[in-house]
Amino acid sequence: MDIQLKRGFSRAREMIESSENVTVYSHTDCDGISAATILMKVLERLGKDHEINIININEIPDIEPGPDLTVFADLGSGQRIQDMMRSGSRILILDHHPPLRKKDFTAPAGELLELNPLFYGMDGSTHISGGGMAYLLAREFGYRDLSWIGLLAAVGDMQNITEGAMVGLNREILHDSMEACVESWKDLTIYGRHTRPIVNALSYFGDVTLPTTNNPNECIARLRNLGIPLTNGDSQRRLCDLTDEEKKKLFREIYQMMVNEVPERYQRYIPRLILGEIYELSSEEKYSPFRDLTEFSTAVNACNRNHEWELAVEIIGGDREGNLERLQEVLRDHRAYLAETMERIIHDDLIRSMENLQYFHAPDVKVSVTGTIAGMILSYGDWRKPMIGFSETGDGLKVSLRCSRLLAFDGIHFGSIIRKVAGKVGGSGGGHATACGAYIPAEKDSEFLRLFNRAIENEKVNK
Ligand SMILES: [Mn+2]
Repeated sequence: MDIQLKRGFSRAREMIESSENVTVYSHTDCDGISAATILMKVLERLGKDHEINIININEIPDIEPGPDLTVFADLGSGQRIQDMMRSGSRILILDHHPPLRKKDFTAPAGELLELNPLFYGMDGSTHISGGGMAYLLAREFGYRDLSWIGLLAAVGDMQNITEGAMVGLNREILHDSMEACVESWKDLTIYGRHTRPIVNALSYFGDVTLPTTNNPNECIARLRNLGIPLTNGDSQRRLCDLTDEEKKKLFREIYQMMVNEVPERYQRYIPRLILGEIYELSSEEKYSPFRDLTEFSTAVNACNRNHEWELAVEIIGGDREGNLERLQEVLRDHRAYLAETMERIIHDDLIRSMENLQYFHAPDVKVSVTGTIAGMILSYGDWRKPMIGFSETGDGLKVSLRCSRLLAFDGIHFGSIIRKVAGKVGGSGGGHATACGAYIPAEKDSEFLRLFNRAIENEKVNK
């Protein structure tokens, strides 16, 4: 680790050690929840009085920090925290989003320590997450057993999506976690390794539309053809049940389907769409929603989207008593809501197409799932174009974009594009290359679409 950043974490440790009371504010996504859980564990173990708050970014201006230590995790760097400081305020920021302040910023009053990987030349979307920053602080106290939560944060934040592997400080965290309870290897990255029957998993799989996409009958036919049994006795087989030989056959089948679909220039990226590192908690049972970290992050996100943050923190923290049933309920409701919403958008034929993009308006869809819906609906549209969803927030529009990873492999970063375009219409946005979002003023959607369509034409998408 960078020696200056290491010093920063030692300083952060001293700030915690010299505090009686600590108030934590963390973000409402899987990364933020993971960060909050790590900090909660650290403070519990140190016997410090503490309060954990999970908040949306727009709630920050209402915070009035007291004289005790206030920690912001997975947020804070992009906000004018200095405005809320008084003499005697003590604030620690552990974030990985683009910072407003410079590394050597001095607060006008009180003490502010801001740790952000971007101050040290690292990338905040692939090298380390907010939960990863919280773990590096936990490591200062020797709590390496919490490393898997730092890894869960990175998975939830999709930091490994483009490379198919953990890089930068995330790789260090992966190593720490492999000495504790995580196993990692290269495998098929079809989602639902432990929780979905192989037919379902395959029918949802793909950054490009394949004959098997949303077509369970075709999946069954092809799996039979490959000699891969669908059941084992009474139970449906899942990806984790397949032998290495069966996985090789499946890989070749998917590879060939993709070669048939994808223009030549993208073909070298195909293996990266099918294979990648996977991360499993050896302490969790087979078929559990917590065994595979990608599936674990889905469970956490389902909680978040239903504002069940406490439930998510308790589950990550290992407090399962009575919580598992509640979680199953949340997951069931979440899936049903997504399915109903999807059906309505398809049934009402709401997907519209422009030259370089496609979009849908779903005004009454929960703002927190617009992105998920955009990702799911991509398989019903044209994988060559990004899918943009609009929903209403009360004082404007939430915009969410999802696209095939092939476009990112080819060098397009929609997170940067959406930031620029949202700015032009008086909004703000950002995010990852293939998953990003923005808030824009009401009625600016047509202008946004027009500018976006033009902006990506210059990037030569789909040519
Ligand atoms: Mn984050």
